[in-house]
Amino acid sequence: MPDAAQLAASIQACRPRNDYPGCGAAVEVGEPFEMSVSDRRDRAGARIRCRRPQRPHPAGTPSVAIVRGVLDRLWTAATRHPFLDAVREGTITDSAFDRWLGQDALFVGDLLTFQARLLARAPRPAQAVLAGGCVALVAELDWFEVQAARRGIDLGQPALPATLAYGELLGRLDAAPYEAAVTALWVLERVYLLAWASAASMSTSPFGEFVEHWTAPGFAGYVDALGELAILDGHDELVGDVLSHEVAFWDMAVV
Ligand code: HMH
Repeated sequence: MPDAAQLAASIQACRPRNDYPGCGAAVEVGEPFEMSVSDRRDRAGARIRCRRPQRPHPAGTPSVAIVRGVLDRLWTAATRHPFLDAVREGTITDSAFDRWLGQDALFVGDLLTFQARLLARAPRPAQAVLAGGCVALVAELDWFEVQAARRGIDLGQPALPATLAYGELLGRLDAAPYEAAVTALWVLERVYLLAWASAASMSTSPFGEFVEHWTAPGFAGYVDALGELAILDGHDELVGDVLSHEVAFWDMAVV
């Protein structure tokens, strides 16, 4: 049996940065990431990037395999959801969609607060990407206001429990080391991009404008740039936390 240090070293060695399904590796069936969604292309047709393990994964170590299996399932759950299926099929009701949109506007407000703080403590090479993200979030808030006015949504709604809980996680991340916090940011943006890519439809959907907005090449490029800053190794628990909150956020939309 390898000891913990050997195990950690071997995981490190065969796990290049960001090799989870959500990173978008070309993952083949039969590999540990069998349930991944990463063999898809995003809406812009770009191959979802991620490096596959270059050496066999030490799947003989049950705890590692279990953790990775759980994360795999969470990546899938966070990016394939009945809410998104209903958006794709055009069967989501306006009231359900509008309720979700109002909550997402609140989340984006929290995200801007978190990201501005992250920018303030980011290392010099990460500043441009994170600052660009802050500007994009401000524009996103403007865009929410336009959509809300158009759809008659009151953006002053109180936050629902899933929104509050996600905001609290972002608040806790203010106290986390920079690397952990930027990794969480990448996960939440990556998963959002993949989720909306799953809602894309070949036919005209009443929600097509929203799908296009959240799968735009500019957004995909930003997510890739964040991926260069993220370090997945050692952050399994945090990644799982973020993914769980994403799932809960979609769940909130369909109840
Ligand atoms: C729930 N996750 C959720 N909402 C968003 N707008 C994003 C991620 C990306 O900004």
